[in-house]
Amino acid sequence: MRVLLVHPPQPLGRAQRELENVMPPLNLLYLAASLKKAGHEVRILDLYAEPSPPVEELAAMTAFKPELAGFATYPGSIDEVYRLVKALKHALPKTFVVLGGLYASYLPEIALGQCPADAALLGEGELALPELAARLAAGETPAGLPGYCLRDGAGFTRGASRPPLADISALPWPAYELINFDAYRLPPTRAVTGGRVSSVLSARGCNFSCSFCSHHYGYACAIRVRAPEDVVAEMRHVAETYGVREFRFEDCAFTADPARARRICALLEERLPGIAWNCDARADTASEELFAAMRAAGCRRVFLGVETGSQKMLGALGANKAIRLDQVRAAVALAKKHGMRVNCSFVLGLPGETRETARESLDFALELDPDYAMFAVLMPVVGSSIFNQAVREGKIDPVTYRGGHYLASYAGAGRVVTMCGLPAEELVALMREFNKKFCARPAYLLRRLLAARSAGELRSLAWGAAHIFSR
Ligand code: B12
Repeated sequence: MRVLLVHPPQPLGRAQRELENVMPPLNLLYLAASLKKAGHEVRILDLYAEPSPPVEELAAMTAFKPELAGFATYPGSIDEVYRLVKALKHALPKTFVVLGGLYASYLPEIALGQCPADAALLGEGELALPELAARLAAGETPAGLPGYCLRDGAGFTRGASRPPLADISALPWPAYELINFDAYRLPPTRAVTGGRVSSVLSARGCNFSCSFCSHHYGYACAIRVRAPEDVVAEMRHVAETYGVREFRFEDCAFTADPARARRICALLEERLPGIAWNCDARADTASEELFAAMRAAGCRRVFLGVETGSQKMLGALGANKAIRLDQVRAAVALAKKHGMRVNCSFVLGLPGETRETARESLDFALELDPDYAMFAVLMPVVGSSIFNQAVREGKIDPVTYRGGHYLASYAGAGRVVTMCGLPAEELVALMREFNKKFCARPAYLLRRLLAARSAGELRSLAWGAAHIFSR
């Protein structure tokens, strides 16, 4: 059957978009590969990478006359999904519409209550979506399919839950042939080669349970890994077939198992020399051997979720975050030593935050002096334990809440949900002050300017500066 998979547009301003990664949608590419393997004809419409006016969006969705249409859902762009589903159902009422991804997985009844979609899938879709397509192709109802929440008269029925995929190495590679690689980019401040980019996933899930994150939650997901050989073979295929020069590992923490990360690095050095990549790393996994291996294999930037400069606050983030500030210091120093740029992100407003702990974060960022530090105000994300706490405390109405995107707090205190004793206005003021203080140091500014690799990077720096300094 004809299946259309849609990635929604992101409601971002120009400066915000300049700062975002625009990478191939691995979720839809994995789903497409499984659907194609089952014999279906699949198209991907990535409106995040290639936004277009509403009339053209509709034309692009209907031209293929999809019998099944799937929409990825994200907390900050759920209104765009509702709008697109309404338009598609109006134009093609017989098309079966299914929602998927984290928002629909956590809040399926709410998502189905706000738009005329027929079903929401809870969790991973590589097995579930071909099962749905097979039922529909056979003219059967999807009733009783595990993993789905289905519209059922005036209400909704949730089927039995479906466990996370046990063996992700058995999945076909993402259907990269369905996208236009020229539509994707890393912001010039992050890109190294200026060439084509792609995302890659060497593992799924996360073994840690940080209170502000949602990834471990509904998926009950312990980390599941792919064979290093298979990961590198896929990257080589993408590099050779599509001319990709630079990758981003989208794993929650690429370095979670240092021995495995080193094996991937060894294979990359041997089989894909000259490639550039970046990844998220956990500070407590950093070591001389690992960071040396990463740099030798082409890693040019690591992202560390430092979150806070207060050891007390760090300890309260979740049973497993368990990172110490001295480990963060060591990780930043090691990244610098091995010539990898390092990004540190901080959250302001976690439960227990005070003016003093917030200042500790600024002081810590200044002490670490990474290539880039970003302070954002906590935006409880759907599916996290902090989000659930905010709902219980009556601070969030899950039907109307649209928070999630860290940049949303830049628009003002209106969208901030306070989970600590500090008022929203003060958190926003602290965020702006800290970002300015970090960036406005003359030595830092000079370093960033001298390190700029391209005119595009200079332009991107100007956008970032406008974003931080203009308010
Ligand atoms: C890439 C990415 C993005 C990209 C996505 C677009 C792109 N292509 O570049 C962008 C930059 C837009 C993004 C933005 C944000 N992200 Co993000 N992102 C990721 C990341 C790193 C990888 C996603 C991915 O490809 N996973 C691999 C695929 C295979 O897994 P999956 O996405 O879960 O997809 C499976 C199922 O969910 C399901 N499925 C997914 N889509 C669909 C669609 C249909 C139709 C069906 C049936 C099934 C289905 O099937 C898929 C295959 O099994 C994840 C972390 C991670 N490692 O997963 C965070 C992650 C999803 N993001 C997260 C967050 C917090 C955000 C932001 C809120 C960040 C912020 N604070 O601003 C924003 C939200 C944007 C918004 N509009 O609201 C959180 C969770 C968010 C949540 N609860 O929804 C995660 C888990 C990171 C984290 N640990 O905190 N993100």
